[in-house]
Amino acid sequence: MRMRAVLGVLGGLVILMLLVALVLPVVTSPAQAQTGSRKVFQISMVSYMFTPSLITVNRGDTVVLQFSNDDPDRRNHSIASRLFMRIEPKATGEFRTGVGDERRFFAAEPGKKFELEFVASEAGSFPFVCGVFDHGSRGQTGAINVVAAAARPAP
Ligand SMILES: [Cu+2]
Repeated sequence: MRMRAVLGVLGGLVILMLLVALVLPVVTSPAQAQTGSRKVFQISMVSYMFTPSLITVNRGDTVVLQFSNDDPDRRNHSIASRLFMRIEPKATGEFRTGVGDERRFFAAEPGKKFELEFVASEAGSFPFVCGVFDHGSRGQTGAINVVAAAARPAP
């Protein structure tokens, strides 16, 4: 009688451990995907540069780019990137958008501001350029570097 009770408890424990082993990977995967933090950058646009022009984030981060057209020469400027064809950012503020030369662009008139928000889901270096006239060839370029998180040491 007593042996039976012990076996029953052991059996219950084994079933519980199996359940934990089966369920845990499912539970932890989405949690890892949500470890990215929110990174906010203020980017000024003038003739002919972005400041800053290099943005570095970790894969999985939510990236917020706050653009302001601060050009004293009162030219329009934009950010245009192929990245935004695959990852369409949420855009707010005063901007004009469209696609040109296989890049999605967001353009602001002098004195205007807009904000782009997206999740950096792909690792790599993603160039962007001002898509207005020849601003890119005049040096108005930049890049978003998305760094894959370092591998965790083995337990
Ligand atoms: Cu420009």
